[in-house]
Amino acid sequence: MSSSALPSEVLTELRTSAIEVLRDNDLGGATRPSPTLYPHQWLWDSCFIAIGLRHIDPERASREILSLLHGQWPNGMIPHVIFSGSGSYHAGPDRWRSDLVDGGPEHVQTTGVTQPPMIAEAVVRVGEVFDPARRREFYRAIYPGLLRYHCWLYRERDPDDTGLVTLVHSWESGMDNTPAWMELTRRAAPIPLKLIRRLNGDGALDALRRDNKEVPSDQRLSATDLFTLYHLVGELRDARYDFSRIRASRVPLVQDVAFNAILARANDHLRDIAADIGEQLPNQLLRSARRTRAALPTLFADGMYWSRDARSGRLISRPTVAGFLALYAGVVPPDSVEDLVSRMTARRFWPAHGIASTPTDDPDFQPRCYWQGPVWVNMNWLLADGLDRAGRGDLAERLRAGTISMIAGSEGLYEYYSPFDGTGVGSNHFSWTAALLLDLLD
Ligand code: 2M8
Repeated sequence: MSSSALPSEVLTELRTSAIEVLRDNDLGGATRPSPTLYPHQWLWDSCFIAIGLRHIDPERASREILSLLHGQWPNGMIPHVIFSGSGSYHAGPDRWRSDLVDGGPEHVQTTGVTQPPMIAEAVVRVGEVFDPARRREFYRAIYPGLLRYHCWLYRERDPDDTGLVTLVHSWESGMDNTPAWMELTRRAAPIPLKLIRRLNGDGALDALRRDNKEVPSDQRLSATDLFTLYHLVGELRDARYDFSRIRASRVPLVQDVAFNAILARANDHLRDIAADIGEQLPNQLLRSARRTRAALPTLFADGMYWSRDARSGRLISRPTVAGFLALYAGVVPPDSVEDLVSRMTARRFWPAHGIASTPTDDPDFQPRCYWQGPVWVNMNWLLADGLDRAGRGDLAERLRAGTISMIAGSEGLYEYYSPFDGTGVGSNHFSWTAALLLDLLD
């Protein structure tokens, strides 16, 4: 349990509300991220959710992860959303039409892209609370699908063996409107969209969006950015979500630093899972995993880790929280840890309540707008985990305690929080905030 200075009644109340949120968002075998904005199942959300659920119902936590395999494509991809709920979602099945893709998923509708590969981490965390026999049974159930997913990531998204997988849409990064991605994405904006913008402005486009019915537009990405992301989904759909065709289109291609950092850690976990059940990872995957570790340092320049524009080969030098996930991957050389940590703890990134998604002096910074500034609980959780392993357990503990008080101060379990005053913003009753809070409190 994190050493939060809050009175025990407050901690008990927090725990109770977190459990209630997870219960209310339970769709059966999977959990929606929030009751209104996100009514289906998301990949990395389910992983964070399972990490929390293991403290109250380990069996349910294991089902949360296994249910991700229901959406797995025959080629091995685990999609970023499995459309399993009944509510309306602004980028629902009609935008993706996975049912029309040869080699699409068989019994469900899904999106055609993936999300950060947090599954192996969640599997290991859930495995920790089972006894050895049950743990191995769970590992055996998840292993074949998880292995196929990791193989797909390298086969499909790193055909040139660089060690870094390439993402084709900012929704794959999970940090939808982060400046690093939007810089490239806006450049790929289609001419008609630019025209609409000139004629009508963002306000008119705003009236056409559906994601701002519960959350005010100024806490979401701009309408122009949103419609650009929709347009890019159309291009991916036309390319049948096939990387060799996508490469020939105009969509941005990014070797995303956070995604690859999470993959590096996930490969280690997958190897441990395999060893526990007497399996061995295929040599090719072991080789790719080594390449990822060797390639992550190539994303380092001027004291930071950056994503790379895979088309131009240039690093995208827009500082965001993503770069600090090199700590989570465990690839920062010991003699560089302090320098990276001092950048992360500087006021521009850590003004009060945890690590801002975009630093406060960035031209795109907005304290209440989505991935353009707010603090996210999953980022604080990942960074605290990385800090522990980098020998900065003191700072990890401060980050965890700060996260708990930030949530406690805002009377709600929000999607994200202002880095200045900790005001909760975005969707309320947000599942991964609830789940990771349970984990921090345990
Ligand atoms: C947000 O993204 C979705 C698209 O995937 C959206 O805005 O509709 C992101 O914060 C993403 O990281 C998250 O997984 C998802 C559901 O919580 O919402």
